[in-house]
Amino acid sequence: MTLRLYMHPLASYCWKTLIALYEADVSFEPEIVDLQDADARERFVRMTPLGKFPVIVDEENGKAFPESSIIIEYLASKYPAAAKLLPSDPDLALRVRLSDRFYDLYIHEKMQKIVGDRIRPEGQKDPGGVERAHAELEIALALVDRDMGSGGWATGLTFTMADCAAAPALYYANQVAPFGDNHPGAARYLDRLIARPSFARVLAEAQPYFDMFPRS
Ligand SMILES: N[C@@H](CCC(=O)N[C@@H](CS)C(=O)NCC(=O)O)C(=O)O
Repeated sequence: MTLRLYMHPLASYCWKTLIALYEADVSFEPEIVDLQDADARERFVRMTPLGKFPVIVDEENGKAFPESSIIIEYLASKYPAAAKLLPSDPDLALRVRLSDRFYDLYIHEKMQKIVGDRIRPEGQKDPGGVERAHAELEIALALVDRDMGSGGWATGLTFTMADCAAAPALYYANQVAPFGDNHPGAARYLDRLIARPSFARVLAEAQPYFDMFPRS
């Protein structure tokens, strides 16, 4: 029975879920949703009122989940090969969840705020909010520099859900505010993530869509 992932190949939170699926080699059916298309959006919002992807539907049991972290938790609970993304040791699992929250809330969301403002019409932009997002992103990236400069994955030697969260957050953060020499630890960690086959595959699949990304 099919595991169906509603997603878009350019969408950063979909990347997070795709990395987990590829890490565990879980087969699934991608269902690309074009939110620019009014009919497609309406159908999608009927299924998930907040209109955010990714959403996963497990047709074996009828379960459906939005939220990238919850989807990864579900994969880890159902597929033995995905269990490694969330350690069984409760203390380690808490560290993974904490790091996952850090990358989503303090890097990913700040990056989304900056990108989101680029596509707002003139007159509806929020320069103050964008400035705040940049400042908060800097603080979070300094923590990544501190913790990630010397190698390894987000919570140690094992690649986990936290790294699935870090990859899209850091990739797009580096697009909107290039790390350059300011964030050497974050830059090195991002290089390691990009070299990881699961993320390299996600990036290759997103390649045809990159022109849609608002560069300024
Ligand atoms: N907390 C959610 C965030 C999901 C999210 O923000 N998805 C974006 C794409 S990366 C989206 O659906 N944006 C479409 C919209 O807001 O209209 C998660 O972890 O899945």
